[in-house]
Amino acid sequence: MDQRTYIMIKPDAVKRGLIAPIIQRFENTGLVIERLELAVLTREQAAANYVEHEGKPFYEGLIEYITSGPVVKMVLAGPEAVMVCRKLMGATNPRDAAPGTVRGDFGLTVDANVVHGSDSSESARREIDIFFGE
Ligand code: DAT
Ligand code: MG
Repeated sequence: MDQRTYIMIKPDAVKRGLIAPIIQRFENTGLVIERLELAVLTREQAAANYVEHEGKPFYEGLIEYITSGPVVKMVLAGPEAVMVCRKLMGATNPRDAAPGTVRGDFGLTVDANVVHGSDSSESARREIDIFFGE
């Protein structure tokens, strides 16, 4: 059964001209892109997306960063979409991310780690609602 997940190309990757190669990686999985949009996140959207991290030392920097420029918002759909995308993205810290993963190949630092992806189908539903209102 198909699953949906929310994927976002973060501001550092957009600024570095990496939109196309990153989308290519996700398309290579065979998942289908259902929604695709370039946008600057509002502070409210950023806070809603990262509510689980509120109060952590990196939280304010994270909100500043994620709203600092355009991002590419996407919904991908297909079998095990959440897990397939998390595997493709690699570990949160690019230093720990395996070669061949998006963060392993394009990421430089943990605070600007190229992509966001939902970590469960519940998170995916919540995030798709935040960013696409559905
Ligand atoms: P992920 O994005 O892999 O789901 P997460 O949910 O733990 O990771 O954290 C959300 C984002 O917050 C992450 O992509 C980058 C930032 N972040 C996490 N840990 C951090 C840290 N120790 N220092 C700076 N930024 C951090
Ligand atoms: Mg997360």
